[in-house]
Amino acid sequence: MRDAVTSLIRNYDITGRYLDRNAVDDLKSYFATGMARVQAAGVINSNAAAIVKQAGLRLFDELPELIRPGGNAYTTRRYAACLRDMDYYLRYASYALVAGDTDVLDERVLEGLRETYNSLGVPSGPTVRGIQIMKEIVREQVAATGIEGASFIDQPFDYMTRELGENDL
Ligand SMILES: CCC1=C(C)/C(=C/C2=NC(=C\c3[nH]c(/C=C4\NC(=O)[C@H](C)[C@H]4CC)c(C)c3CCC(=O)O)/C(CCC(=O)O)=C2C)NC1=O
Repeated sequence: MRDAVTSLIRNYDITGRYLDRNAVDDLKSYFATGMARVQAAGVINSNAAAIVKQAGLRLFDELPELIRPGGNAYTTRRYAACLRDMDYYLRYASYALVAGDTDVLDERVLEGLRETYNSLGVPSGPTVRGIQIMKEIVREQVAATGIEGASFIDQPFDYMTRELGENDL
């Protein structure tokens, strides 16, 4: 599992190079956002249950067919599994925010997910929507606490969205 620093060092070490100007700029911007990343993760941590709950309500409000007979989140068990998945996406997004790198998402979340979702008929479009709703809520909450320059928040959510979408689940 890599973070922004170990990823960068790995890339330079592969070709035996010293850190050049690009590397230094990347490192500077990572460290410059470091405190804000930690604070944003803190906002997520202390509101995680509410964020997942609210995102679930919005998702099922937008796409009520998911929780009707025949929908993939129909029945209490599958409804709970859906919210649990949302909780996974949120928790791993918070790790990726702190790491400044999406490697943890590849390794712990996205690996093998396509096969699982395929075999269970979990629809990718609504899953992607659920992740985007959580992104919107996190953005609102982080902005409300006055954390500056938190544009990095989108990154892990958009990455998971892109991977789920492109994989054509
Ligand atoms: C940490 C990494 C990780 C991920 C990501 C993960 C996902 C994951 N989601 C699953 C199921 C599921 N996932 C969903 C999710 C949804 N259905 C919908 O209609 C919505 C669009 C969506 C919620 C947003 C549902 C309903 C199931 C149960 C499907 C079934 O058993 O029929 C399963 C099958 C096993 C189980 O039910 O526990 C896995 C492995 N597990 C992991 O360990």
